[in-house]
Amino acid sequence: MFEKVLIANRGEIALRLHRACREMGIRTVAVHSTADTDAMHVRLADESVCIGPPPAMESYLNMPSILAAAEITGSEGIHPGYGFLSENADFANIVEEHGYTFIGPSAEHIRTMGDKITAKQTVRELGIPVVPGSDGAVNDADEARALADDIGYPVLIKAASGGGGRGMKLVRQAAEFETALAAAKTESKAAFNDDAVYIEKYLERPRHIEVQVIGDGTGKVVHLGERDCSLQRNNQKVLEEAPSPALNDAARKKIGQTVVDALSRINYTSLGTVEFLYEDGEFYFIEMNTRLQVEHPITEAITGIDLVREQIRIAAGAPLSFSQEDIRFSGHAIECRVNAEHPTTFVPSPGIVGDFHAPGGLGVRVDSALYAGYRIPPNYDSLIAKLVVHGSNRNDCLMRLNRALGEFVVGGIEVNIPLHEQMIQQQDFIDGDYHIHWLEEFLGRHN
Ligand code: MV4
Repeated sequence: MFEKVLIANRGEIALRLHRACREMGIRTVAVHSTADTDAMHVRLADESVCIGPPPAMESYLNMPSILAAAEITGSEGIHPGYGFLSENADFANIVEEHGYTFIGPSAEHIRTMGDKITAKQTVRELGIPVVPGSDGAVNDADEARALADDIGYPVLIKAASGGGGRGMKLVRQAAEFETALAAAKTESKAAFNDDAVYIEKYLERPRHIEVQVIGDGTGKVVHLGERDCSLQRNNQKVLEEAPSPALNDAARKKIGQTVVDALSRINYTSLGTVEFLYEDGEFYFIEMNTRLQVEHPITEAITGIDLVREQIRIAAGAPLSFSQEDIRFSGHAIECRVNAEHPTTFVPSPGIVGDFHAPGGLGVRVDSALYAGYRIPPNYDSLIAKLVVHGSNRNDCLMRLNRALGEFVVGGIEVNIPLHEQMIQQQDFIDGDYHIHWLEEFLGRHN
């Protein structure tokens, strides 16, 4: 096992990683920008190294600084968390070339899944269902148009280097196709220095359901069920739940087994999430995330498995400590992302935190790096806390969530807790009857 791990991240996830290390007897090294000198992740770690000025480009994304921090502290493993360098294949490569262990998937798997066209072709060949569309990149405009006619409108043009909703163009009718294709290519070239685009049938009102997997590098891959992440705004998830209200045990087992069979054939190692759109009872692959995800705690809640501990064990060369038959799904869990932003305008609200009181009690977990008097810097993501509530069933979970949101106090700044309180009282939400556009439509009706 590692004696010392460098945590190449900040905020709540840096704490989450530190806690897993501490429980495993691993010493931790925090890295931080000059904006984060007083941050909780720096205070808790065994050692810390300043890696640069506030802009992430010069600190949390600065590979030479992070490698230097690993060298001077004698770290053995580097955990990237989520965001920042977590899905940078070059970083994973460089870390390994310098003799450290990258706590995550192989650089090759990160690279494969980072290119959305290669990812789709790869998983399709492995038997995972994909959205109907072009077989790879489209080049010739006439060919592409004939294909779009074939698929049937509306179609979506997506950038190979996009992902997470960046670089997409919706085309509702044939007359708009050629202009949209040219624009998509130009914009993709400008944004990603890559003009490769592909075409898909546009699904109107799907859910976003993702399957959590973990592999140990011996070809053994296990799935840990799904999360429903349909409630989002501007491609930012707001509330996630596990299991999905839309799936029954048979559907869960079937998609889980399909994903496990596919990823075991490529010997997928570490944590991964396979994202699907789900409409009319069918799954359609869209992307694979090769990292620990923000919403991993809801999977931990319903499985009882510490995903970060398992990820670290696997990176250190240990086999998975459980098999598929050992996984028992228990109850229901919901995560609310608490952001430092105005609840109706969504304008970011960094600043000094006044009172801070996190809810507690049975089935309530709060992952946050906040404390009273802390100054939230304006340079980073607005996520300041994750409220994760577990109940014996969905109704129990909803009652507990309502109670926990009512206890949560964050003074001095604007937070989106009122939005969560309002959202979970809507009948559609109570019924589990929502899709990826539900929240934006709801906000349109209520503002
Ligand atoms: C789609 C789609 C409808 N049809 N693909 C947006 C983010 C990127 N990961 C894929 N996205 C979508 N792909 C087809 N063929 C609708 C979306 C989409 C979306 C997907 C998941 C979660 C939120 C979303 C919000 C808007 C659009």
